Amino acid sequence: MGDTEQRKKLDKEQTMVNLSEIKEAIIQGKPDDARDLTQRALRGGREAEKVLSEALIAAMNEVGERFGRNEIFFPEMLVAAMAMKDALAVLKPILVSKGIKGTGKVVLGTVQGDLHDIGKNLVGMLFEGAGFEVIDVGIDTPKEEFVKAIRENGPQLVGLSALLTTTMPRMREVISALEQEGLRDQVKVIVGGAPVTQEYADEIGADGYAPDAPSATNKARDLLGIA
Ligand code: B1M
Repeated sequence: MGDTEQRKKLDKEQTMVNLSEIKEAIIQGKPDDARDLTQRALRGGREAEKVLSEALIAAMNEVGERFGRNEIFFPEMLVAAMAMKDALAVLKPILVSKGIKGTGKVVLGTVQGDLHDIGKNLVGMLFEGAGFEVIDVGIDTPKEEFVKAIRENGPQLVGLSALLTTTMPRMREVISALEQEGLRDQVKVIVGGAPVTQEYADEIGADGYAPDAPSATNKARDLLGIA
């Protein structure tokens, strides 16, 4: 093995990060560690998709379970989410890099009353990666804001995210508002978020449901007839 090759191998070993370290940094709410470890993991050759599912999303699932068991409380859940966002920002350029512009436009937001945006942001990143222009209307978004964004941007697709059982009904209200405003025929509506199901999507008259970010882009392509 030549000198350069040996140095590369050494560098790789030194930067090889155990994914459980990233997961733990997020659970503990340490944004600097979460970001640095994620950068090192990528430099060490870890795949972004693997880091995302086995460290970042796994950490949020663990945090949710601990919160559900009353082992941690709102502030801990919040700092963990902030650490997750920092780590996700490191992955973003890779997740969106495949983007070929011109697939279509999507207005994407978390419905009114709901402040959860990590899943919605991830869906947005993968939409961008699939070539969609994403108009992100943010969190806690009233139906009127969705209507306004659709009028202003003329998307083919609207994506609604909800993480709380109490905010799921806001999705139906957005769909009703689109009907009332005569916009329903112009857009396909896709819904998602942890408590949302295909059955619920059918019940509220959405065009599609996706359980996770990768399947959201596939569903969008299906709905719009994009190969
Ligand atoms: Co909240 N929270 N939270 N929280 N939080 C949950 C959702 C909860 C399940 C935790 C628990 O009890 N175990 C629970 C909901 C219970 C329920 O209604 N069934 C809960 C609760 C109760 C609350 C509060 C009410 C707590 C309180 O105040 N007492 C409060 C509500 C505030 C509000 O919104 N009004 C609250 C607040 C918060 C924080 C602000 C602290 C923080 C959010 C920070 C942020 O997002 N910026 C937070 C967090 C972090 C969570 C957990 C731990 C993690 C959520 C997350 O980011 N997951 C969560 C527990 C859990 O989900 N395991 C929990 C990672 C993310 C990648 O996954 O968002 O599911 P997810 O997105 C996935 C899919 O769902 C899907 O694709 C994504 C990627 O694969 N998806 C779509 C999402 N949107 C989609 C849209 C699509 C398609 C797919 O098409 C358009």
